[in-house]
Amino acid sequence: MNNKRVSIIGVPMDLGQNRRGVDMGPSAIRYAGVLETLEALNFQIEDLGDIKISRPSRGAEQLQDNLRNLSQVAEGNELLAKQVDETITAGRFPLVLGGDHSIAIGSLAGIAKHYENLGVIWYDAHGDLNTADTSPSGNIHGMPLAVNLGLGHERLTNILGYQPKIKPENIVIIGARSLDEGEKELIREKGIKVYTMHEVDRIGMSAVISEVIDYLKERTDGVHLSLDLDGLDPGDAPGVGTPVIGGLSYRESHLAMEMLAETDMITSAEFVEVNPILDEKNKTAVIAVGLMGSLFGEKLK
Ligand code: NNH
Ligand code: MN
Ligand code: MN
Ligand code: MN
Repeated sequence: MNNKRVSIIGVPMDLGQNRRGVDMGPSAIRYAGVLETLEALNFQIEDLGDIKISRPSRGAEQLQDNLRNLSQVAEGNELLAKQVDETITAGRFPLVLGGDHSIAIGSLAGIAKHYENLGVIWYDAHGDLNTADTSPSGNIHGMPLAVNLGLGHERLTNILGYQPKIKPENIVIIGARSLDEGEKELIREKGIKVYTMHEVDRIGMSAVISEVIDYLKERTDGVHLSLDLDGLDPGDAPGVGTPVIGGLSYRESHLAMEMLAETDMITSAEFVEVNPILDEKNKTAVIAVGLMGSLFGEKLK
């Protein structure tokens, strides 16, 4: 990692899906030692604390137009976008801790304006390419990648007043094994590059990441890593709201982070969906911190 100055931003957001507890993710990840781990690697760390997320009032209708908690999710992401934007302007690397994956709406809004061609690595069991029209759940955490392509509700797509945030050809999805019909159509229509579990099984993580690095290197001027812990197998990372069997192993994920570290191409990152209530003794947060260590250049693990 070229940038030695890192700002940690917690986002206690659990309103982009149905299972409570993921709002405690930032706390669990701090407790698992993120600051200590990165400081030991000689990074200069600043912890900006948590973004304020407002709660919906009790009993109020929360699902409007198939978008659960739209106004709270939009407001939280507006605040996050500003914080991330300021962090990059100050020359620092934003490391965002979720919270559910709806927070990728705010983080990418703050990041993408600083690049002509931002690349995005979406490490996830899911595509997160739904819109309100295709979503089976109304959960906004299943929509952030579509929102960043400019598809979806204006309150979400137009954060910080510009859209789209990213181009379809600059996205790579890794670990997908649960894609909804509408998402598959969008992937075909936009030509989004996807390494499903089939490709990982077939050619191995080493070859997958080599290809991803070559692909993004020639077309992007910065790369954001958006890592959903449910990309990993639930046997390794049980503390997630929507586990899907047959996922990436802890070892494969470490290797991926180490190979990315060697390239110095990652310019921002977020780790999302750690849910301490569903976890086993903070195992998933510990794994998240282990992966961050590898991403930031830790060796011999
Ligand atoms: N695709 C489903 C939906 O839109 C599930 C999304 N869940 C996630 N995404 N955890 O990463 O609701
Ligand atoms: Mn996700
Ligand atoms: Mn997911
Ligand atoms: Mn290792």
